[in-house]
Amino acid sequence: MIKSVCGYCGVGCGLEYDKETLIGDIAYPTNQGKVCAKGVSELNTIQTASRLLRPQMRESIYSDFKTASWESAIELISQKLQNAPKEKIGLYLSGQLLTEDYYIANKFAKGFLGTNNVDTNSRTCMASAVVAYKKSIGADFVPLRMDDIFSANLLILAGANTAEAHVVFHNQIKKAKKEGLKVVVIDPRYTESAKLADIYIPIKPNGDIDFFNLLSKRIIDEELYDKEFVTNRVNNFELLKNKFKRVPATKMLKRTGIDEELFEEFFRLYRRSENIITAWTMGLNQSSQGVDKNLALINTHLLTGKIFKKGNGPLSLTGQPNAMGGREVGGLSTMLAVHLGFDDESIKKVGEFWKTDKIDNKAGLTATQMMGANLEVLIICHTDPIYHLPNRTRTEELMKKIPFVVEINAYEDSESAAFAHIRLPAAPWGEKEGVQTNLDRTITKQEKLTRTSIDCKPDWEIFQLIAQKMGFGEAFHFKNSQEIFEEFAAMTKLNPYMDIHKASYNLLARKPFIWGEEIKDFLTADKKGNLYFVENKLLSEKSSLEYPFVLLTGRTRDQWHSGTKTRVASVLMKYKELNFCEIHPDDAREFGIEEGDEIAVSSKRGSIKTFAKITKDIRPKTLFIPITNREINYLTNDLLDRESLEPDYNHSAVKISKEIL
Ligand SMILES: Nc1nc2c(c(=O)[nH]1)N[C@H]1C(S)=C(S)[C@@H](COP(=O)(O)OP(=O)(O)OC[C@H]3O[C@@H](n4cnc5c(=O)[nH]c(N)nc54)[C@H](O)[C@@H]3O)O[C@H]1N2
Ligand SMILES: Nc1nc2c(c(=O)[nH]1)N[C@H]1C(S)=C(S)[C@@H](COP(=O)(O)OP(=O)(O)OC[C@H]3O[C@@H](n4cnc5c(=O)[nH]c(N)nc54)[C@H](O)[C@@H]3O)O[C@H]1N2
Ligand code: SF4
Ligand SMILES: [Mo]
Repeated sequence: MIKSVCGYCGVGCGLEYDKETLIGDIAYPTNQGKVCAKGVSELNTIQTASRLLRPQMRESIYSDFKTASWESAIELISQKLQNAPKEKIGLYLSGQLLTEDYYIANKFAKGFLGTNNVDTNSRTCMASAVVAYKKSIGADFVPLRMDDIFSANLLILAGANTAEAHVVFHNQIKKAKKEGLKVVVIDPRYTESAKLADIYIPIKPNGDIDFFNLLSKRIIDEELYDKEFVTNRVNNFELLKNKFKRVPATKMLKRTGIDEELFEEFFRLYRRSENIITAWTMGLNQSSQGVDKNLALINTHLLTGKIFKKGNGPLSLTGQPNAMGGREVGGLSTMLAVHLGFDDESIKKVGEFWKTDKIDNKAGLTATQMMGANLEVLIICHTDPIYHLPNRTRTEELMKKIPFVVEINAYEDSESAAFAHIRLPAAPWGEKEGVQTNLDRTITKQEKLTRTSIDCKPDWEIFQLIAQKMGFGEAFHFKNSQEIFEEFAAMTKLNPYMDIHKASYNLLARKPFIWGEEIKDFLTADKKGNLYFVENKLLSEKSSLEYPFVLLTGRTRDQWHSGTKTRVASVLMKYKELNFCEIHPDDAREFGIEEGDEIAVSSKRGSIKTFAKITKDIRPKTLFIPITNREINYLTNDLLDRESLEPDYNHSAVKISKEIL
């Protein structure tokens, strides 16, 4: 029996493999034997007809790919990197990479190429939460665990659809509900998760800052805040209190789009709940005010002292299996390594550790900036930016202009493949081993379950081959992922609050390691939490007479993003269609649309075809299209949050029509 871990979502369920079947690991703390359809069918994704099995090259993106040898591909890539100015090189990584992959790519680019242009699809996902955690509690640190829900009285899910996106955690929520947990869901859609809620708040898209501000204002006005905590452990209380005096509650309430009675019902539940957890995901992060939304939410925990206490806290639900591990390594352009930044002292420490003097002291380009930066070389690994970046028409135009694009993928049917000059075949989940950190700091090892396909390599090995070819062999002579993990773990000693160095690679195969369990205090310089006064500035694209709908986008339970893996695991197709558009019956009537009709949804930027699904589960003048429609981002706008540079995927102005062009 081999123990491993699921490679899909941030819950990170433990698995057991007996040479034939894959089942949930009963002894694993996170899932206790439970798995969802994606996890249980991951075996079916290893040997598929759509695997990329050989390196491929072509002169231009308008000619056909030809099979190439690894030697010639690596030679060409290293030449191109050698000849490009370092600021014209970009590495576009993924929260689905293993920690070892991240470590090698980050060390190679930041330490030896001398560019900090290393960013990841986590920019489109968790960047707002990262910035907000740093501002409010002092570090990108999740201060509680999923199983805290069993000690909580109230769980608020804001812009998070756990029933489809964190399925096994949702199962645990159901279990905790039986033991008395109350659940509130805040979402413009009556989602699968909302069906389980004691109170459902059908918030107007973008109403969250007002909702949480209103809650904070009431907490202050009714003196429900924790006076001792606020006095001794929190900054900016008076400022916040004074600012709130000037904003009328009625204005906030109006912007939430909910009626007073519902808010009062919620508030009664809130005030009688001793232990409270607020969890959130893309409904808050993906926004032109994503950081502010996070801060407004975290404020409520700082005011009430409901943080660093069992059963309490702001719980960011990371989406990808190792987005956390990537952040721990430092795989964002806005950090250097092991949560350290670009200050002189950090550069000195990291430089000494890596034995290099090439580290640049400026933050690099984010994933959302790379396309527009006239790069000369772009290396994309384990992600599909053409599919996932907003305003696809623009992304395509910009990527076409990059003279040399390398795509490292395990499957051949990505949307970005059409823009690549070289494609390198990676070994996917099941054919490789390595470490990942789930959403609540649990570090576990993925095991190799079957032999690696002949011409495929683990992602870290591909980056190492390039580094060696470029003459950095001394710093890149790792024989296996264990050696890499051990170097990374040792490096975490450079950061006083990171205790990953206590984890042992060999033990991880049997027992997960949870880092940061001793941290019970804010990680800011003065050890105090920071309150921030934030206001809803209504920065999203506004709907208009021409584009009267707000488009929401998101997940369905059994599919994973672009679906290179889940579309082939055919057992998964039955749950929900890949391409539908939820529309309210009143709107359908107004536009003469009937159930199942083929419709066009258009924004200023593009148009896509989809099929009407008429439902009262969505607010009027709001549409929902799942991201399993691979063309979704022809519609979305490319507004970014000013601090996190995360896109505002969820709030684009669109129109619908029955006429298909
Ligand atoms: N099955 C499956 N699971 C996945 C993934 C997958 O592809 N498939 N992907 C993983 C990844 S990478 C991620 S990031 C997570 C995402 O996890 P979630 O964020 O839980 O998933 P989404 O479906 O994007 O849900 C976002 C919710 O926010 C709501 N929303 C939109 N606008 C607003 C708003 O203004 N306010 C509020 N309060 N809510 C709003 C939407 O209606 C939607 O229900 O899922 C992870 N899990
Ligand atoms: N409109 C809209 N757009 C969104 C979102 C949204 O909610 N709405 N969500 C955003 C978010 S949160 C995210 S996380 C992104 C996700 O967007 P992507 O990361 O682009 O989506 P995936 O389909 O998960 O892409 C993973 C790629 O890695 C490949 N792959 C699989 N295994 C391996 C491997 O072992 N090695 C290598 N090298 N490659 C492998 C897969 O074939 C696939 O092409 O989308 C973002 N875009
Ligand atoms: S809940 Fe997430 S980690 Fe668990 S089996 Fe499903 S996809 Fe995998
Ligand atoms: Mo994500």
